[in-house]
Amino acid sequence: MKADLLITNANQLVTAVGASDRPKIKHELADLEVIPDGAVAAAGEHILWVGPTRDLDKYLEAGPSTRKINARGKTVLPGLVDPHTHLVFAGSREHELELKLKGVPYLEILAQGGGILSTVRATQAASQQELVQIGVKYARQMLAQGTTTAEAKSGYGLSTADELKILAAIKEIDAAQPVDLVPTFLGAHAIPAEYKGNPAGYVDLVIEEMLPQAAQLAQYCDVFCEQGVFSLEQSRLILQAAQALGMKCKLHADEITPLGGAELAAELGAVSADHLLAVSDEGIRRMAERQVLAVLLPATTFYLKEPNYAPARKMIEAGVPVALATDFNPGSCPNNSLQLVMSIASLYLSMTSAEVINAVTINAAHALGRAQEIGSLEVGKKADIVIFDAHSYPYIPYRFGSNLVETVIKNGQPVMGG
Ligand code: IZC
Ligand code: ZN
Repeated sequence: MKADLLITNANQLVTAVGASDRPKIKHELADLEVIPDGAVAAAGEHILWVGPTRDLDKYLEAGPSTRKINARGKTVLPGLVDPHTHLVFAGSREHELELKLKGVPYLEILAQGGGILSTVRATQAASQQELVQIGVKYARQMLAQGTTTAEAKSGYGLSTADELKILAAIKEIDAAQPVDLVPTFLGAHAIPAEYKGNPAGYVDLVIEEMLPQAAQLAQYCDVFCEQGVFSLEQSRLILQAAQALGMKCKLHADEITPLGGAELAAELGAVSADHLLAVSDEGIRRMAERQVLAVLLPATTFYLKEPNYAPARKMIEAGVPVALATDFNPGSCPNNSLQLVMSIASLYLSMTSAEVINAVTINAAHALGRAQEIGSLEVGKKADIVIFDAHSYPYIPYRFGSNLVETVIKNGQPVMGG
């Protein structure tokens, strides 16, 4: 076998291999395959071989054109997968940081026409080309921090034309830089100003006008199910309409107010329910029963200064598959580093380093329906590989706030460092 790319001598090569047809649950989440003095080889876009460096010569040939990277003293991981981001928006909301310090709650800022709605005004005013430029910048920041695949939600358009503009921008951003983007339609992110007092009218617009067109561009449909935003019943109507169009579902569920979002996600067979700070015991039980992934976003909890994090340990023990994501957005989480999320998850969700790594690789790939192609270092999967300046994998969450990424390989090509 002839390799185009060889990474050798990694102090720890973490494969994150699990079952390919389902996410890791319970004790499996703490199982992390680590190959000491490991090597990985790629041919074209795919992984050709994974194993101990000493076995390399038995199986592989290196030609004059083979690119070789020595990872001595380093830790090699699958490219990180970020399954919940609001990547495409214009403007920023640093003024809300001051409001937060004065004690104004996140949902109160939104109710006063700020928050999401202020980003909606900026995003509506931006052209598709401007959104592409901004989105490419953020995607490259994510790449530099080890993310090779990310979800990207619409949701700052809130009119048919603006939502479609954002979904078209996501497609262009995907093509313009190395991070693979998985598009999600989140037209039901807030009630736009012109529908204030008539939320049912906006739900109709989402279902009748936006969804049929968004279904051509987005793989998932999501709803911000929250007090004062979309009710449980409205969320159900929208997601059922999306399913009828062949879309898969996600849900912003039980973040601030316990509305029963987890139960709804289970009822609909959603791929994931995200946030879950206020999830009920019954919600946990039903998510485990239907194997709905919990996508936890602890950097948001941290930034909102919410006192209670999602009950990750309880969910893991109950058999709910758990993944982690950044929730990158201009309001409740202006951070796009999964490395920081790993540290916060370890400290405040009490997840071990092994659990955290599975949650940002193989389980995150499941949360995007991509676990056949990405999320672990396995023969035949995409050669999406990150080399960290870390002698062991627990060193990564330990060095919170630091970017330890040295080299990023995307589809077999070094795209950062190397
Ligand atoms: O812009 O505040 N939670 N949506 C739901 C957000 C946060 C994004 C924002
Ligand atoms: Zn979100």
